Amino acid sequence: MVDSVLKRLSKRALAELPASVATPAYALDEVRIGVVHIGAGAFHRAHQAVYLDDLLARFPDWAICGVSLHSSEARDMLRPQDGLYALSLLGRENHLRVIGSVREWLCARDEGAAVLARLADPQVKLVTLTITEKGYCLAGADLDAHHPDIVHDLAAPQTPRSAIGYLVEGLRLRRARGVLPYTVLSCDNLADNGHRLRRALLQYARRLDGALADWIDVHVAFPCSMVDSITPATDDALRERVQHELVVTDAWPIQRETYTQWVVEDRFCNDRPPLELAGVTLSQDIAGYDRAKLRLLNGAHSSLAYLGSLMEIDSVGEAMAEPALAAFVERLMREHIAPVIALPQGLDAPSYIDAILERFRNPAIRHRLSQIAWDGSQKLPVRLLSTIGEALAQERSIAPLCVPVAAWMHFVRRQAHRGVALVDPLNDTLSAVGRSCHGDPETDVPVFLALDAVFAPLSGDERFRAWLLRAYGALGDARPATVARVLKA
Ligand code: CS2
Repeated sequence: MVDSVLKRLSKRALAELPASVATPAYALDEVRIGVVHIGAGAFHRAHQAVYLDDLLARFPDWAICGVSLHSSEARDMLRPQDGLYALSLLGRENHLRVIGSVREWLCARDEGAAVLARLADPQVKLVTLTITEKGYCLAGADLDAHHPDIVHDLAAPQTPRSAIGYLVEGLRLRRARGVLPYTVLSCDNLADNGHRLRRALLQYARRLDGALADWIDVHVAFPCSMVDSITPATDDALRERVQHELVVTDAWPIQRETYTQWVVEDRFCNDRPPLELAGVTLSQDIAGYDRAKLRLLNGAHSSLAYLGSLMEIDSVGEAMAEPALAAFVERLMREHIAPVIALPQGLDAPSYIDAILERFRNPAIRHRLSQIAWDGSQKLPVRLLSTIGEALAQERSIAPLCVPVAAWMHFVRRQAHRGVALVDPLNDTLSAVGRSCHGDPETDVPVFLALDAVFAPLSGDERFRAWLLRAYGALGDARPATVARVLKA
């Protein structure tokens, strides 16, 4: 627990940190904000903020203004620390590093004008985002015009609430003032993230002002990007370890594995940081990298999460220590996912999968399955159902791919019967579905398949329905021993 006698991490405390802790290699007061990041949560702080931290000593114009749309938690915890926080890098050896690239923290809910002032600032040339799929306010591929935040923003566009509302208002101000637009770079773990955001944003802008929408259409770039680094949520063990090593307190340290990857489409409409010098891959084939990552790594992760949770296993590392489960996800990746999907040129599937398995086994990381199980309704379509769709089109076997999907359904049912809410935007619907299910495939599976938001393109496919019924039936009572038996079969 945080000890009130110890000093708090701050600019002044930097000089007193142990020599083993890496600190910013630049003067914190001499860098300028060139990037606004919307959704400055743990993943941003562990990933994009670190790449920019690596550049600031040589390129001081690319510090970040971190914006949270709703929660003031990050701002309230990090402002008193001069914006600094510790990042624990977990690998063969653990390293601790203090990150300083986020020089300003704002909460849009009560500092909207300051956020817009930053967005309109000509020195800001790039806006990056990690707002998760929910933040795009989409219904299918289109803007959800009934989304409460969008309804609000269309009625009061100059005091927006949504990320889309902020981005468009910022662009409106820049256009009115003759300032070049910023590039809008989505860093969410979603296929086609840039295209999706562009489409939603243009649809929103068009409802407000056709000329502004045309200007955005022509002048604003929305590159796609792929992000990868395993980032377990902050827990007390991390807080204590960081405090012990830093000998000062940090209200919100973060942790991630040493491995990190960021692939960005090289399409910017304003100056950009020299990302390639920080290890970012600039590519034209983001879709291929996305597919590899989302379908293999994230597909395997979600499979471990639901099957492992049914087996009462707590973390990815423990799941990988369970031979039947580890062998199952390895087979899933090698035999049922990699051969089905189009991989980017030059990516060697066997070594990519080897690396994923090694990352999952990283003994320094305790990545809880419950964290990965969040937002299943959003993740399953991208991570597993899309592969099933492609396997069906190629007339390949989908039986093993249906097992983790059936495990998710049992997981939803089990949580509902235990009275535990799901962390999922569809929690209300899913909990009701879960409560109505009692383990009989013939009655339960159709209720799940009727969830269009999750299953729409596949629910009418007879082969899918048949294999899902079998997998759901085989998992039966969904107890650990039953699940283990199914995995070994
Ligand atoms: C995980 C991801 O929580 C999850 O759903 O699968 O956050 C995963 O750790 C990252 O995508 C790795 O880059």
